[in-house]
Amino acid sequence: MKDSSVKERILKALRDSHTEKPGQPVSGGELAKRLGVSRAAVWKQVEDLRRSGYPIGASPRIGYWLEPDEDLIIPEAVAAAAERVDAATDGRRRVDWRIKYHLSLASTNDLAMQMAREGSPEGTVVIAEEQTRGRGRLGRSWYSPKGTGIWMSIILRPTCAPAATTAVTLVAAVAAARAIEIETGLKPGIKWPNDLLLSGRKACGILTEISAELDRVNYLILGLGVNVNHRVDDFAPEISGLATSLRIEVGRRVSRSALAGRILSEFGPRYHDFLERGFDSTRREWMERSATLRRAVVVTGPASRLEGLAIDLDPDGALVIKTSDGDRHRVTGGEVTLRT
Ligand code: BTX
Repeated sequence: MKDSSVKERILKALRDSHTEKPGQPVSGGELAKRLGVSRAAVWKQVEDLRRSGYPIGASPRIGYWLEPDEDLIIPEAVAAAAERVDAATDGRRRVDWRIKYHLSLASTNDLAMQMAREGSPEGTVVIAEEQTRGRGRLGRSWYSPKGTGIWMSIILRPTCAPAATTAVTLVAAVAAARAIEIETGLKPGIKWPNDLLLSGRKACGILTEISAELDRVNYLILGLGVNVNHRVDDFAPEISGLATSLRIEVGRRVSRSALAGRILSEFGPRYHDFLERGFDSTRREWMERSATLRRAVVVTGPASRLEGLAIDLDPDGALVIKTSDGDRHRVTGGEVTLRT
């Protein structure tokens, strides 16, 4: 058996044991027997895993275990939660999820984009414990420290016109807001087009990037960043006034694996609903959860500034602004600031 496959199987055994009971050890002898290798070979692979950053505890008499306080994302748990079909979504088409987990990446969107170019199918999800160069929109950076958030990118190959893909971001925002509500009881407001706010601060951002021809989409990468278990001090000073986490808002830690899976299970059926029937049903949900509608807003673009009242979300996902002279404007891009 190849070293890489021994390593994968050791990791899987440790994760399974951790899922059954956090901190529960697996004996080295048992692992060696199960994999048909020597105990020394198991130890060598465990050392390698530790060097790459896995928090694995070891004791000669007891065996090996994943450190229970580290709260790693467990890809098998994400996959199991993602496949959940609840009463509300039963019968609707689902996405086949494939979870690709990494300890550290520059940006999950970058890797997902590369994998999509190389042919990875729809439903491939790249997820990382940390991003060293996480990206926001318009060249901004997204702060993604280790072990605190959900940094994940989904490869999609939607069969719709490139212009219609704006709605996919809105579908994802609704799915993430609903997932957070189910897992924590919190009710984030959606700020058009891509932020989820709690107590007026950003808890989640979405970055959608597409590769398209004139009339068809090659692939779309949906990148989601959710601040889950950050404490106030975990944010960089320059964003601590703008950002919040679920833990800060709800006062307890939240399982990142369960929430990541829940976001996927809430997204899948809404995404198919959008492809098959259009944006209408998610549009209604978006409007109910909106933190933008009925608010005075300023929209700034590269060379424009528009001030008015956000009055509607049109059927394509554009924000409709009514200015003081009574004119209505459709906004499809730019930065929205909420006036107090
Ligand atoms: P955005 O351009 O709307 O927001 C970026 C701005 O938000 C930054 O300029 C900063 O002020 C603030 N900010 C940065 N980090 C955080 C944070 N952790 N929490 C709250 N506010 C923050 C939003 O872009 C889209 C973000 C998508 C991030 C995901 S993570 C997985 C995927 N990979 C990747 O590189 N990006 C996406």
